[in-house]
Amino acid sequence: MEFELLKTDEHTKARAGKITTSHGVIETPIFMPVGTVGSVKGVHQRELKDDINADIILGNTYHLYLRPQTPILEKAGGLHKFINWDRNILTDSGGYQVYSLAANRKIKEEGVKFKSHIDGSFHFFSPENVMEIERSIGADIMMAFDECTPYPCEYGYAKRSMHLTHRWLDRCIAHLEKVPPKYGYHQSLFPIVQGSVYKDLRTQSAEYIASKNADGNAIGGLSVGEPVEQMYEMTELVCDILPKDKPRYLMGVGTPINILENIALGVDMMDCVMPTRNARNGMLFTAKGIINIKNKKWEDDFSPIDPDGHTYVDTYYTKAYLRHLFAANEFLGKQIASIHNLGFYLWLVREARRQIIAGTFLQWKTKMVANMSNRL
Ligand code: PRF
Repeated sequence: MEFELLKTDEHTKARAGKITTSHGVIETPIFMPVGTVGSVKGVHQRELKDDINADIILGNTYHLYLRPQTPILEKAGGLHKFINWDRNILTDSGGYQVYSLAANRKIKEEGVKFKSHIDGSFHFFSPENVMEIERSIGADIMMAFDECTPYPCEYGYAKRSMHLTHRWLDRCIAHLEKVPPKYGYHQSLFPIVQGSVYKDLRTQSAEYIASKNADGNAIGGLSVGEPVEQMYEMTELVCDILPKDKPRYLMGVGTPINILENIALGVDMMDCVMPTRNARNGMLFTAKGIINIKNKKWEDDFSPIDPDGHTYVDTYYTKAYLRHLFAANEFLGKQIASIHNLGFYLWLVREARRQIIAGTFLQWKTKMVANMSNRL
């Protein structure tokens, strides 16, 4: 993987860059749609590519390991082939899903024993077997196996957990040397900074992660319930320590405003279920603010869903029709809303990039942040 830093903003810490992998170019800052089980919920691969224009999507080791299971993915020739997606894929390691989804789990030095949320069967994740699973999935970017601490988290626990994450990282790195790629292309390992909301721990973790000289680095353990000001404070502190010549990935963030604020602090990559999950509940993000399409006020509004939108659904369908689809609980409503929201998120990061390169990012961001919190 190569990362080229094209421009650093003069008024904020925002960056415009370019990642090149075997599956193509990722222009940063980027938002990565979440495709947990090998499907971005409700959105065809063709729409993701031709309409939303996602350079990279996410898959989850936890889910894919439980279903369809690793041997099927290997037989298919990896996740790219299985789902017919020839652009980039990043896999999360399960270090978050095990804590948020598994029915019960027991964390030890060796790894985590957990109970499947699907059928209650017991499984074990260690840094070693997670690296093997991520090799079998064949993602371009593999996340290290970590522990994401909850919020609030007592200092002593956060410290012990951070050190465990660091030891697990070393085991991931050591084991990867023994397991070559399965499908003939390079896979990058991204280590993850933890440390909860404690500045000294975040500093220590960022320095440790930076010392590994990985292709890219991630920030975990944020957007787990802490006040946004605290998230921004941690992001800024960590970004100031992580190497400038490597991409920085903030995991699981966030609202459109969070996306712009974190870009301004030096983050290059983000992912979140919000655009698709909220779409399924009828929440549409636009440059002018948030629309709850289930609201009665849209009942006879025959204007386009989003006249300024960037996907075909935005001008093809009306608000009244989309509201009707939600009222009737039709699949199509959720699909249209998902395409709209992902299209908006991808437009937002592309426009941010354009503004960074033009030197007008701060002005533009200030205006966008003010507008996007409106309720339409
Ligand atoms: N670790 C991993 N995945 C994650 C997180 C983390 O801390 C987060 C935190 N917001 C989201 N996804 N492995």
